[in-house]
Amino acid sequence: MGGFQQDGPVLGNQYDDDALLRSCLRRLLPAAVLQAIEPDLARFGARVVGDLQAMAVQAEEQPPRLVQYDAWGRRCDRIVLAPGWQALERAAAEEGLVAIGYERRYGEWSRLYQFAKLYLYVPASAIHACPLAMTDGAARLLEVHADAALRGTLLPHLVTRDPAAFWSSGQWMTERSGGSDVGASETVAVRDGARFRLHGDKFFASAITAPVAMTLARIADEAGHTVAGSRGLSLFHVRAWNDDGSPNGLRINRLKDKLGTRALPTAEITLDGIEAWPLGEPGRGVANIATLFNVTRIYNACSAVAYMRRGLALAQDYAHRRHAFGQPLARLPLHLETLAQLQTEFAGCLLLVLHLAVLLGKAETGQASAAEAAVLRLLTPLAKLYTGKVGIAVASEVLESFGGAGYVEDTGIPLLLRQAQVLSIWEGTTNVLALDVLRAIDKEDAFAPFVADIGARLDAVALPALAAEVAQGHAALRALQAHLAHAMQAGEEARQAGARRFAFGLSRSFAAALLLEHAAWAAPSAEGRVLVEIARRWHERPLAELFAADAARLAANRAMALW
Ligand code: MFK
Repeated sequence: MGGFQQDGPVLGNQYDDDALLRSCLRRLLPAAVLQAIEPDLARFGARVVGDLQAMAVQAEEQPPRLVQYDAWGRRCDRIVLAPGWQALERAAAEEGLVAIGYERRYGEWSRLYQFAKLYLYVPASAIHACPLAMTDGAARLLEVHADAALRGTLLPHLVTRDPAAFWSSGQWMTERSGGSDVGASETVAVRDGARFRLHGDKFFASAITAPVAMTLARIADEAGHTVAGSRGLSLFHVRAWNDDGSPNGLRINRLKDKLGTRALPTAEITLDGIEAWPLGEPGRGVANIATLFNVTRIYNACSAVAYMRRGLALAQDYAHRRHAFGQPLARLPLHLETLAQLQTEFAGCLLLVLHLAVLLGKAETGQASAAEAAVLRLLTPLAKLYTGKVGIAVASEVLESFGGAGYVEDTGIPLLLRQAQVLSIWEGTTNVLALDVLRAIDKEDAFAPFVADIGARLDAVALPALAAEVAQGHAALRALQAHLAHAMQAGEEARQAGARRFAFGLSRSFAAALLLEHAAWAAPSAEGRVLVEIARRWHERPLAELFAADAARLAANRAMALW
């Protein structure tokens, strides 16, 4: 009689167990700051596998539900949220997950502290990190673009630690007519005294229960005419719900039935004269809301590495518990090789995200040089697009490392893949982000400082054991420079066709420099030996896989793509 019973994976403290995160924080943070924040991270590392995880599981088990009509046939558009989701909302405020970035108790290091904590939170959040991202983006938007009166009234609600006073903010950007192409939006704003009233439909309104939302609309003149294209769009903030819980000038048409992120209420809505207040200069809506989505894109990258780490932690624990062919998986050479490769992918991505958080913190506290500000602008879409793609691949490999069990829902493993899949779509697809990389290069002149930054990091790596990798990094930089120069000559269509590979090359090269820098710093220690090996493995694959972006390539694409 076979009575064998397999144990599932068990997670420990997610801060204590994360050797790479701890080692990065030791290098990046002043000792006094690390000493001050580490107890909070260590406490939180236990909480994310304790009560927060239980809240997330409950929220996933009970997805939000739209009640459109009450028992007497009246339209009510009420959204029923899981108790777990509501508990996460309260806990996120208490933990200061947005607040830390705005209290700025640790000056330029506040963002790094905040993103380290968010990174621990994401896998235990049932994607509640998405409303936090939009709230954080809205807070930054208010800091940069709002007048003092609005900043004074609204901002404190977004950045408070008091759950009773905390408001999350939505971001209603996408319409049926315009997803990536926001400039095709149709919503119209009609003046009504000091405020406006909005009429139109929004097609992906995530966190629809948020009290506030930032949105775009076209201001109509007295004759009802509007300006077409993205230059005709203005930014507004709205209050979506009345005090009695009824929608305030909008209808909820349905909640989306999504592949993942199912605990998050994402709605299709009709704006039916909702009151709206302008924010920033009229006609600058897209440029202004970019302040918001440049923050949410960093959350997206943070979420990608967070899911990678969670997947790895589960796979590592399971490798000790599961035996096959007479041994634990943790002794099977090919299994170890596979996990080592995942560690490599994860490490490069984590370093990108932590560096981004450092730059954001510097920029927001006036500590960033012009070159660092340019690198922040370019690294934001790069980290978002690169980690989004790697996150899906890592989640898929983690799932496979569990064999058939990884394909079965109640192990919780498939959820990692379903959640990861949104990260290459939400806040801009890979291609939209690759084109944003070109925009950053054109408009902010970000390429030269970016290349100089990588070059300087490579030059500072004095470890002979990494000399070949340093040389490889310099060669990749030359190839990327040559590619851009050639693509500029070849014309805009050709440059765009090559933008994705180019962006991947830039991302991989920047991550390579960060990995080498970190390995060289840690080299003498036992941890350093692992980091040197990780840096080397990163270089086993080409840093930049480029092709000649030219007219011949465009012609071949026309022949092949729709063949
Ligand atoms: C987590 C769970 C979620 C649940 C499921 C959700 C599934 C997905 C649902 C969604 O819909 S998520 C929302 C995704 N949408 C986006 O992220 C928008 C994607 N599209 C872009 O980002 C386009 O690039 C963009 C709309 C910005 C293109 O707009 P335009 O107007 O055609 O481009 P243009 O003219 O280059 O830019 C207008 C201005 O914005 C310019 O400034 P100026 O007027 O001063 O010249 C640009 O420089 C500025 N700008 C654009 N992108 C910027 C930026 N500025 C700073 N940073 C940026 N990234």
